[in-house]
Amino acid sequence: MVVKLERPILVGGLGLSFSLWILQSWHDSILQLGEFGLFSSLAVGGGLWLWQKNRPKASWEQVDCTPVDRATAQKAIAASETVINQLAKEAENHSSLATLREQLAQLFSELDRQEIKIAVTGAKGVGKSTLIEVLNSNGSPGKFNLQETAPLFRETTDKSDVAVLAEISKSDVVLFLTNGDLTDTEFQTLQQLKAANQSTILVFNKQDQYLADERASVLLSLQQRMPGNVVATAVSPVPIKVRKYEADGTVQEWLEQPAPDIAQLTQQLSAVLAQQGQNLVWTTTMRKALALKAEAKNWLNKIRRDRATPVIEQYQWIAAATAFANPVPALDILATAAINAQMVIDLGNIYQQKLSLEQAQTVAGTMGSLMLKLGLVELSTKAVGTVLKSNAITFVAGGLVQGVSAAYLTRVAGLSLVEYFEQQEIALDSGNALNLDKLRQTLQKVFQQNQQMAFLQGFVQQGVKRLLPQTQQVELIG
Ligand SMILES: Nc1nc2c(ncn2[C@@H]2O[C@H](COP(=O)(O)OP(=O)(O)OP(=O)(O)O)[C@@H](O)[C@H]2O)c(=O)[nH]1
Ligand SMILES: [Mg+2]
Repeated sequence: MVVKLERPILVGGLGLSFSLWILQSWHDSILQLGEFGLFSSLAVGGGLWLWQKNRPKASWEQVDCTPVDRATAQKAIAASETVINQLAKEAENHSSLATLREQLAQLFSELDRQEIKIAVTGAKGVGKSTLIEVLNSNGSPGKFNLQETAPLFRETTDKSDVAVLAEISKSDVVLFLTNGDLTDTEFQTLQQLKAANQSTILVFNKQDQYLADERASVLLSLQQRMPGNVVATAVSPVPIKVRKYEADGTVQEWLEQPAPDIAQLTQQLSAVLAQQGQNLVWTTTMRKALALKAEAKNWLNKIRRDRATPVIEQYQWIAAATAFANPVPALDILATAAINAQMVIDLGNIYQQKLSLEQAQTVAGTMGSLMLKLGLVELSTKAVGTVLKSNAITFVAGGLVQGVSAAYLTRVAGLSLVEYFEQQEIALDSGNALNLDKLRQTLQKVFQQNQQMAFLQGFVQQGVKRLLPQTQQVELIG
């Protein structure tokens, strides 16, 4: 690929002397900051990243999972098929294709699955196994299959909660067991299930261990967390002592095993199955289709990133050489010339986003002014200057800061574009309008990811290696 540079890339701005001055006063704190890097302190100083995280407090507004119809599930399957086909197009012999296609075929038959899959989960020893035993021997209300998961919330176990949740996501209904009021982690897990649109019944088991008023207050608390979806059970109540006074005055005592109390559970379960049975299966199918699509997309993005990386590197060093040769310290020119439009086109091609030169120029210009507005140009120049200095380069050649900064900014721009493109839907209609908000967020994120001192040190060394003749590098590399 021949790379034609339309315009020189100009970086500079505050100038070396200012960078050096700032370095003096910050030197100590930089040493302490270590991995957090210079940028964080600069950013905080400038108040840049001090946005408020205004997270709404957790609450269950709506507990029932939204029912999914057959058509919606089919659409999700088709979407995953599109991504798999695209993967096949871009990497004919990809090792994952066979299993992806196999899973896809299974999804089609999954739509007509008759047996409802129920996952029984909860912390260690809450009564999962016993509940399954009792339900199975009780004559089941419908055709279903009960599956116990590994216990949740254990630090030392061969199966992580994430793995258990992944397994649960393949079931249609979840029975979530607890023996009392919910812990924070239990509540969080319930919310995750809700977010995954999983139909869940909260089962308050071992209620026989409570006195009547205690039991009522636990139940009330649980119902507030999950209105309409809580049942109380005692699948294996402790034996109770029975005393009998005989006519002759003697007293007989023995232990009696009360029958399991699962009436509320079977009632709720049959109601759920009767009302939503097939919808539950379609919902599960959709969940699986989305997971399959994500897996295929992941592979696709990996392949594309492997292709994009050398492209970014190529433009990065072109930018470095250009800025090194023409060190114009003008921040305002950067707004229009920071990012090479041809790089935008090349990266767009890899991600199937066809862009005209004009569009690419707009994207490049937009990104340039975003980087300027976010203060990234200033921060980069300062940081590169600092790293150069802390590597004890006594002679900093003119244009070196500009050259390395230009390379660094090009890299951040390229990686941001890649990440932005990765998030785009794989659809038939490419050439989506640029989502500026998203692009801005991505830029900030990628910039922060690449601001670690360790990374910068390595990057600056690479840049110096490329820009300076051997003799001047002795001190830096040595
Ligand atoms: N009092 C009382 N004890 C119960 C009840 N349900 C289960 N248990 C007891 O709790 C203990 C654990 O029961 P399991 O069914 O093995 O619990 P589990 O959740 O499968 O346990 P793990 O698989 O080890 O996580 C056993 O001793 C049960 O007899 C109940 O309703 N009331
Ligand atoms: Mg068990």
